[in-house]
Amino acid sequence: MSDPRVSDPRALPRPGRTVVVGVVNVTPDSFSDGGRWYEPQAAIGHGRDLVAQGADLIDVGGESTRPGADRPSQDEELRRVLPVVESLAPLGVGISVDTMRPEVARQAVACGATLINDVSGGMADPQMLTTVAELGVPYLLMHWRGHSLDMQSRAVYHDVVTEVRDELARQVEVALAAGIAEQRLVLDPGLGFAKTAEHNWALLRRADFLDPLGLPVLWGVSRKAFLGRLLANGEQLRPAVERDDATVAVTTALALAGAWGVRTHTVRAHRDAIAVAEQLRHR
Ligand code: PMM
Repeated sequence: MSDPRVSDPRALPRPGRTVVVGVVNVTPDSFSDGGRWYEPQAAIGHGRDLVAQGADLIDVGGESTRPGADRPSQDEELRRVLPVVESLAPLGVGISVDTMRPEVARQAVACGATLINDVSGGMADPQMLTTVAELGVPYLLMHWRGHSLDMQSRAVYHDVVTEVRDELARQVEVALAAGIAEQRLVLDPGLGFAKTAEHNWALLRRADFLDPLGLPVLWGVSRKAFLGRLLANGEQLRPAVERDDATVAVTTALALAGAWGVRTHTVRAHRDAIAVAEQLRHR
């Protein structure tokens, strides 16, 4: 299969297996790796390392979305994100920017970003969807019910699978009406965003639940608290950086279920797991 990035750097990667999106958090306070890649040079070096490990896309974020997090100003977010995007863009992989702000999206695309990852699915700022439509880049639309400060109070569902699917379907309609092309949309169930551990597991047990919407699906499982709880030692959650093996186990299951992509903090082990899953799926 020819690599679509060669002909159109802004096309969604379709390598014929589950895509691996490597995370570079340029934040002082992300739950998973808070502060480790906060300095631009550290973030750029880490991004290069993830590319060398086989990442299909690098997701650069300047705002922590951990439960209870405060938002940085727009200027601060731009200061964190733009130099990293600019340095990583020439490496030949797509660069996604994890932002809820249309101005950050606009400037990041001008610096070489090829995809916008909006954890609010266009709900945090109504200008985001029209901005992305204008920019003509792919858009990762995540299920979201509110900002991190109080999102866990919104983790109330009768049937999480049906409600997440219906809420995403509605937001897809809004995105299409704003002018985003259907072939540029990717969906994300938003594990941990206004969801308890039980909600996350219920969604993962039905990994094909978004198939009726007919769009590619990416899952952000990596190092999340529900894995820390699963692997807890008594009351003590397993620390975030010690949740990678469990994350790989979930990636294997998602690749077997045909997920379009996974968003992860480590790359190589996920590429290996996906290679195994492909053999099991197709041979
Ligand atoms: N999770 C986080 C941040 N951004 N984006 C998408 N599309 N999906 C996610 O699940 C997601 C995200 C939180 O994790 P991090 O702070 O470790 O990056």
